[in-house]
Amino acid sequence: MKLSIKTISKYAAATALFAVITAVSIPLQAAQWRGSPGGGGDSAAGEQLFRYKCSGCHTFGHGEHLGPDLANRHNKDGWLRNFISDPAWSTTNTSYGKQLLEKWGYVMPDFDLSNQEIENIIAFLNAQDSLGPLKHTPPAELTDTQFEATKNIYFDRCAGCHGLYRTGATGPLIDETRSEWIGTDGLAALLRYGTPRGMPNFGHSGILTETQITSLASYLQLPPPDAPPLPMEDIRASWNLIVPLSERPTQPAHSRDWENFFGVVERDAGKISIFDGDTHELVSRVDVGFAVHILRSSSTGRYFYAIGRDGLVTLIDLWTETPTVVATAKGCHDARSVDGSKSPGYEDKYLIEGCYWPPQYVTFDGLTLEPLTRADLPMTDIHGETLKENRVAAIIASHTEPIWVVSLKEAGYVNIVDYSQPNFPTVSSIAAEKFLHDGGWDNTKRYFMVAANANNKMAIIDVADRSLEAVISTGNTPHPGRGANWFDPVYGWVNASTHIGEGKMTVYGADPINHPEYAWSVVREITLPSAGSLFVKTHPNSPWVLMDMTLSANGTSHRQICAYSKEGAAIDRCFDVAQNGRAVHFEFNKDGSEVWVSDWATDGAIIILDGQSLTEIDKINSLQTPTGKFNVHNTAHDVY
Ligand code: DHE
Repeated sequence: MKLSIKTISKYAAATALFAVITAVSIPLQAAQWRGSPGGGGDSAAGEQLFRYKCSGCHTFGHGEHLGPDLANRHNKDGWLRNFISDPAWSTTNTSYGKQLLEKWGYVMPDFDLSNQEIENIIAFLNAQDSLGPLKHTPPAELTDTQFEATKNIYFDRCAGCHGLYRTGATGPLIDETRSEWIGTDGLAALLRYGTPRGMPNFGHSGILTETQITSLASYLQLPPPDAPPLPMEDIRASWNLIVPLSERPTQPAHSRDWENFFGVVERDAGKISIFDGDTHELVSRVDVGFAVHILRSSSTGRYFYAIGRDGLVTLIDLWTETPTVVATAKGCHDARSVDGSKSPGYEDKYLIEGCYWPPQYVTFDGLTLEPLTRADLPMTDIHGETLKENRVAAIIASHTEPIWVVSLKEAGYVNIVDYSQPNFPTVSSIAAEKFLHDGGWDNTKRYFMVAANANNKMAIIDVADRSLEAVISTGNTPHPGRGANWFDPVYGWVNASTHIGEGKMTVYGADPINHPEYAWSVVREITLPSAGSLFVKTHPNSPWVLMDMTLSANGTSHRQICAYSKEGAAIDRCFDVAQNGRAVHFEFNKDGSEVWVSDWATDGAIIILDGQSLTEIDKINSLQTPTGKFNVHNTAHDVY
C-alpha cells in the first residue's frame, strides 16, 4: 500500500507519560483524601476507567511502561487512594512519593477523579489480583477507507516525532510490536491524554475524535505502509516562478528598515505575516506551505525562505513594495529545514531543502527556486545499521565556506554539502550521535552544536576541521532551537540548551581558546519550574537568556517564560506571557532592544517585551497559531 502524503504534523514530542502509583505502606503526613476512604468500589466500572485513563502509562501484569505495573503494587489501598486523589501533594509530602518521583522523574497527572471513581479503580485492582494480567482489548478492524484516513492522521499528527516507520526519534519507537504490547486501550489513552513530557493530549484537546483515536490505536498495531518517492521530474514540475528576476526591484521599493522586519509563522493558517520591527505594523501576509514550520533569511536578508511541512519552499522578496511571494517549489513530501548560501561570493545564490520524506536533499537556485539537484541520503547509521528512514533535521549555512552543514536524524551523521562543486556533493560525513534534531552556531561560528535529543546529548561539530569535537550529556531531551551564546562571568563563552523532558537549562563551556578547561563541559545547571521547554534565546545586547516551557503539563508554566541573568548567573524571574495559549519561541529585534514571544493559540498573539525591563510594550493580536518568529538581521547573521 502506498502513502499519499499530505504531510503536516503537530508537535508530538517526546516520550513517556509518567505516573507513579504503586506504593509501600507509608504513613500520610497530612490528610489530602477528599472523602472517606474505603469500600464500595465497583470493579467493572474501575476496569473501564483504568483502561480509559490509566492504561497509557500502567499495565496490569505486563511489566513497567511509563509508570509502574500495578499488579506489583505493594500497598493495596491506603497510600494509593490518597495518591490518586492528590498526586502532587503525595509526591511532595510522603517519603514514598519522593522515591517514586526519583525513579520516574515526574508527578502523576491529577485526573481529578471523584471519591467513587477512585474506589472503583481500587476495587478493580484488588479484583484483578486474583485474575492475573489484564487482557488487551482487540484492535478494531479498519476498512480500506478508514485505513487511508488514519494513515493521513498518523502523518499529520505523529510521524514528525515517531517517524514514518515509527522507529522513534523525538518520540519513542512505536512499531507494531511495541504497539501491540502497549495494547489498544493503552494507545488510546496516550492519544487521548498525551504525556507530561511533551506528547500532546490529542483527544482531550479536541484535535482527534474518539473514533479517530480508536482507528489510530488499531493502525499502530499494523505494519507501516510504504511511502512514495519524489523524483526530480516531479520536483521540476512543482516549480512556479511567479515574479521573474527581471520584474523585481533592484533596490528596496519602500522606505522601511527591511532588515528589521519580522516574519511570523502562522502555522495552522499556512501563512507568514511580516511585520515592521520598528513600528510593529503588519506589512504583508502571504500564503505559504501547509502547516508552515520555519523561516530562514537569505544571506543578504532580502529574501525569506519559508518551509512548509508539505515540503513546499516559498521565496518571499522583502524589497517589493510589500513583501511578495516570487517563487515556490516542492522538493519533499515532508520537510522541516531549509537554508541559503551564505559564503562570500555566493550570497543568495543557492538554497538547500532537507526532507523528512523521501530521504533526500534538494538544491535550488536561490533567486528563482529553479530545482537544480536531488541527492539520496545514505541509509546506514553511525553504527552500521541499515535504516528505513533517514530524515534531514537542522541545516545551517557556513558564513565563511561554501558549505551547508546538514544533520541526518536517524543516521546520526552531520554531512557537509559543498555548493561550490558541481552537483552539490556531500564531501564529508561526520559521525556524531543518533537522533539529531535542532541546533545552531557557537559564538565564533566554527562549531555547530546540535541536539541528539532522544539520546539526551548535544553533539559539537568542528565544522572547520570536519570532525566531531565533543558530545555533552545535558539532560532529558535537549531542545535548544538554535541555542544561545553568551559570555559567562566565570566560564567565558558558553552555550545552552533547555529540555523537553526536564525542567532544566544546561549551560556548557564553548570557549576552547580562552577557557579550554571548561570547553564542552557542563558548567551550570539551572532549574526551571517545569519541563516542556522548546526554545532558549538571547541577543548580544540583552542581559537575559530567555526560555519557554511550552509543553509543560503542570497547568501554569506553559504560559510562562523564564529570564536568566547573564551577569547574576541565575534565574531572575519567571512570569506569565501568554494569555490564550502557550508561550513559545523568542526573537529579538535587530538591536536587541525588544524581544517578541508568541502566544500560541488559535486566537493567538505576539507579545513584545522591552529587551531590558522585560515589561510588555506592545501586543499584536488576532494571529492564528503564531509559532516561530524570525528577524531578518538576526536570522541572516545567525545572531542568538
Ligand atoms: Fe520544529 C526548528 C523539527 C515541531 C517550531 N524543528 C526545527 C528544526 C527541526 C524541527 C529539525 C531545525 C531546523 C533547522 O534549523 O534547519 N519540529 C520538528 C519536528 O520534527 C517536530 C518535533 C514535530 C513535527 O511534526 O514537526 C517539530 N516545531 C515543532 C512545533 O510543534 C513547533 C513548536 C511549532 C510548529 O511549527 O508547529 C516548532 N521548530 C520550530 C521553530 C524552529 C524549529 C520555531 C526554529 C527555531 C529557531 O529559532 O530557529
